[in-house]
Amino acid sequence: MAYRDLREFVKELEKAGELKRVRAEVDPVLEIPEVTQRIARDANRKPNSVGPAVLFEKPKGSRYPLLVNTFGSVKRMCMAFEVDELDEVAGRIRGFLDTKSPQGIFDKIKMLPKLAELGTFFPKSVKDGECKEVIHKGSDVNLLDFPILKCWPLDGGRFITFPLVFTKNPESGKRNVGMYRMQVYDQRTTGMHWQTQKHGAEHFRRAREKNPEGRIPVSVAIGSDPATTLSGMLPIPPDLDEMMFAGFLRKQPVEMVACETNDLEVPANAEIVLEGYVNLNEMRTEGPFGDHTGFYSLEGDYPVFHLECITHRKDPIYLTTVVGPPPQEDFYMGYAVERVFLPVMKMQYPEIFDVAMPAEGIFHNLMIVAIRKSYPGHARKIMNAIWSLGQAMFTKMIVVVDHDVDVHNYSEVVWKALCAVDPERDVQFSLGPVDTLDHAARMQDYGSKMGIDATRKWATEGFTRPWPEEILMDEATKKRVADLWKTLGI
Ligand SMILES: Cc1cc2nc3c(=O)[nH]c(=O)nc-3n(C[C@H](O)[C@H](O)[C@H](O)COP(=O)(O)O)c2cc1C
Ligand SMILES: [Mn+2]
Repeated sequence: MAYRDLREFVKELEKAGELKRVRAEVDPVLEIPEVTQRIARDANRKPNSVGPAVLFEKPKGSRYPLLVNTFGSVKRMCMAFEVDELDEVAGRIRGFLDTKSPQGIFDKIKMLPKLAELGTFFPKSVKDGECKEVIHKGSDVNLLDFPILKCWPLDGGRFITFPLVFTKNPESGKRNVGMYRMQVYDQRTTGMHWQTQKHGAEHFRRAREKNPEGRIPVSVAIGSDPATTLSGMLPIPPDLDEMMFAGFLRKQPVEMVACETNDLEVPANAEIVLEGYVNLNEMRTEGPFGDHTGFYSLEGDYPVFHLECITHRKDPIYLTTVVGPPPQEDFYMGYAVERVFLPVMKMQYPEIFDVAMPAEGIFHNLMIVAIRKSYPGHARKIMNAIWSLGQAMFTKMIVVVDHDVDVHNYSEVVWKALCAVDPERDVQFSLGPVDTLDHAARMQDYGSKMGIDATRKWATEGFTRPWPEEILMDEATKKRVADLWKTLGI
């Protein structure tokens, strides 16, 4: 059974010993982030140790509790998706993809139950929801009622870090949900940090083309059941409804309820909902913000979100996250994305054997890809494929290795990749869109990427020297020594 809402997940976390309650008063300005940082990052840096989720029951200056580091371990990500291994989610996705183009009549019949199953995941409109237990409109609207974090000393202010931002494509009417941070300017105004390549930003641009003086409705949900919450960060194609995907992940439709003041819908089980609009002709300085790169992202001009209405439960839990030097909570969310979307990558590029994105690479800086190499130039083909695959386009460095390299064993990758490379010959540069957070790029959003072909080189690629065998002891000797071992006195 899917989690009903965030608080049911909190209960499960507590039962599993994955949640700590802090009853002492702690300030959401810097203090809670510092506590979280010590739990999420410092604990995670020790072998076999990960920090718990934490419910701060008395954030200073607010009546509402704050939940953080909710998804900050592989175990909690598995709990969020209700699986023992993330590969199970991958397996379900693979199941659907495999039946995408049925050949014969029998395949079509076999596929029917799956399609029917998919149909049952469509979001369902409901009349009312717990997110509307309390409704504030007009002068009653005050964001500062909530324990919104200021995470790092040089941050431009307080930031809502875990919002689900709902917009509609002004042309197709299709919904998008993205997780875009929101800087609090005052009690009813925030920034809207959708980066230029993201779907929310595209909706904004399309609406502005039609009417530069207009506005678009925007609603924001904070704190829903885990699958719904996490769907906001998933790199899925434009116009594919994140709420449908969430329904697929939780195997139960997401119940959506109409907003009070605009024509959007939000998850009925949300803890807090912010309703409002973004003016198409208004930009304001956003940032700096201590980001998941471990550096401050610089100030930039972003649209402004105006609140008209806040609805929430009687006793809302404010869900948030702290980003900073890796690894933090977002690493585990990204790791889950890596595992869950591997079958999608493999479906398009079956030669991909495995991929890894080390925490220190902060997702966009480094991807290690193992392939079954089949033809000359294959490694470079895969680099180009990744640079044109959804948000993987941001990948600054791609290292392609043969499939006998374990991409999750970084010391093996460094060792074998360095041995396999003639730098001048094996490095491929490319220009294109880069992550907005890349502060080293020559321009914001545009710069270069590098691929390293660290596969064995073939004669058909112009490599005429012999390639050496990797040193491995033969099995018979290993077995003899294993039997001898006790007698050796070592
Ligand atoms: C905690 C967290 C914070 C994020 N903040 C932002 C942000 O401020 N701006 C942004 O463009 N993407 C941000 N992202 C990444 C987006 O949520 C992600 O790219 C998502 O796929 C965007 O949705 P879209 O593809 O529908 O635009 C954040 C992700 C996480 C996990
Ligand atoms: Mn989207």
